[in-house]
Amino acid sequence: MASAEVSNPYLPLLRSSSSAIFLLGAGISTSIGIPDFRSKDGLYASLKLEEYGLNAPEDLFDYEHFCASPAGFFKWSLDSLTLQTTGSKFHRFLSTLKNLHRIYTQNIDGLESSSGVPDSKIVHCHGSLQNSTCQTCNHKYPTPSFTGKVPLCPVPTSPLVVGPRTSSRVKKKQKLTCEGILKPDITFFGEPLQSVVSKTIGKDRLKSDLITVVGTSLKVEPFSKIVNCFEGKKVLVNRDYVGFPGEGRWDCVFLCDSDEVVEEEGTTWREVVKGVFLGR
Ligand code: CNA
Repeated sequence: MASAEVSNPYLPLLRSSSSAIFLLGAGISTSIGIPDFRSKDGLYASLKLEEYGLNAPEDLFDYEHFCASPAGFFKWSLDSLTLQTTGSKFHRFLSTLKNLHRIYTQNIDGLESSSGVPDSKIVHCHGSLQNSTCQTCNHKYPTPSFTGKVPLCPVPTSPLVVGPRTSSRVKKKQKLTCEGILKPDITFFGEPLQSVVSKTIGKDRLKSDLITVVGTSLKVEPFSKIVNCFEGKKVLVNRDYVGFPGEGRWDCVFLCDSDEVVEEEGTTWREVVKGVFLGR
């Protein structure tokens, strides 16, 4: 089918929404140097397995692997997650939207929040790095800065009585700390989605009139199934086409970088087939 030149049709579509919902993936952070998983230059292709003590890239976020061998995750976190505190152009755009109803993000980089989106509008479907939980005693803490070392729980255990009873009548008490591994509260493979996700979807599902899915391969379940939960028009913004989960179809598709779709009106796009737009 013949393609036509059109000015950026995404912004008027978004502005016509009274209650916009975004479902986000790692693609919205690649332009500021945080690799996604599945792109050809993504983590799965580039991760140096031996450097992080992994057998396969998926081990990095595998819960069983983490419990058995957490050092690799914390080394990677130091190398990769502490570099950026300023979001992409797309993150900044989100923070300016008056009609933003909610963001459901798979990302753990926290850049929606640090770019100025109010926390009440963000659902961290795969958790966030803000807090950590001791895997032994379940105590919660703000996540300590990544130093490359495995952070251990400092909670004192019940004082133990040590030393032979007979040596003296004075019992020596030694304070021990729990020393369980402090795991950041992000969802690893093998863990369920955060419970807040289904609760918030319940509140949002009928309110939304536009759902924009951005920078995700929609390969991770159950997140990919969330798309179907909402009423309203469904729009995909992604470098590659990804299929709509289930029986539905996209109302509009933008095959481009996420930063590109938020450029001001006047930007020229090619409409390839009705409803599918190609960036420059
Ligand atoms: P993915 O499976 O790697 O897919 C990313 C998708 O984004 C691909 O389809 C790419 O074509 C597309 N893409 C890449 N760059 C851009 C761009 N600039 N503009 C538009 N599209 C782009 O990643 P998913 O998010 O689908 O997978 C979910 C995992 C990835 C979650 O569990 C995350 O926690 C995890 N993850 C998060 C981060 C982060 O927080 N920044 C980084 C890496 C992985």
